[in-house]
Amino acid sequence: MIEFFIENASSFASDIDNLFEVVTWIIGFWFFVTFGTFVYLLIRFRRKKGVKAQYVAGEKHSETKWTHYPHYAVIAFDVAIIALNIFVWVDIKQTLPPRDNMIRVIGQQWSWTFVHAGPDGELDTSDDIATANDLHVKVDNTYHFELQSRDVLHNFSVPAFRLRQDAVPGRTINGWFKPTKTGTYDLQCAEMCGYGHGIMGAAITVHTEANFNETMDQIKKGTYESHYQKRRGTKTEAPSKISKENSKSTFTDVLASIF
Ligand SMILES: [Cu+2]
Repeated sequence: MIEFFIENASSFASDIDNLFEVVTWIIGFWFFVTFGTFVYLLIRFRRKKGVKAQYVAGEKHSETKWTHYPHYAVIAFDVAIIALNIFVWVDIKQTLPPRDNMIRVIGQQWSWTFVHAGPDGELDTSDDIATANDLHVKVDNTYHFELQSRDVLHNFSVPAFRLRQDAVPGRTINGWFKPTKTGTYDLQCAEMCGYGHGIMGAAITVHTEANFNETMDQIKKGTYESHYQKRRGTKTEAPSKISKENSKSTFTDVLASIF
């Protein structure tokens, strides 16, 4: 249901979607039952000429059961939802599956720096490749990320991966994801981090192995035109559907020119 609105491109995206669906169905079902009953009662016992309203104190068991039993049902459903959540949480946030590759993600007011581990798969070695606002990964590889912030709280969010993690200054937060579909997806800051928060958008491109190596070579040579540059219109014309973003008078351009 959710992938109808936004692509589902990581190994755990379906788990998150299923949770949302379970919650939506449970709440949706009770929403219609309660409002259906409410509307029925409103009509059934509407004001009628010659009929006096009855005063119901709601103290007898036969009356209180109408609030108690639904209350028990709500608690039972809550427990079921929390239990499902815990399973998914443990799988995604508490467990680090073995990694194929490694990246470092650094948020700052107001851009992202990404450090790709390079062919050796280790960070802080001479083959590391750093980029700004443009992250490149290989499809079907499990990535561990080290998430850091240089100033305030940010949030590393890739909606297509159903991934979201706060970056906290002074801490390195470890997490993982495994992209399952090639393509370029939005990556954004999802934590209010100042008045330039809105321009803190970036892109993550999921490549096939060959494509990834070619792109990395281009980045090293300085010939790669990043998705971010294309968007900003600094090197080529941007696609017409985002041409508004490139007009020189937008707020983001003014902000970008100041900082
Ligand atoms: Cu932000």
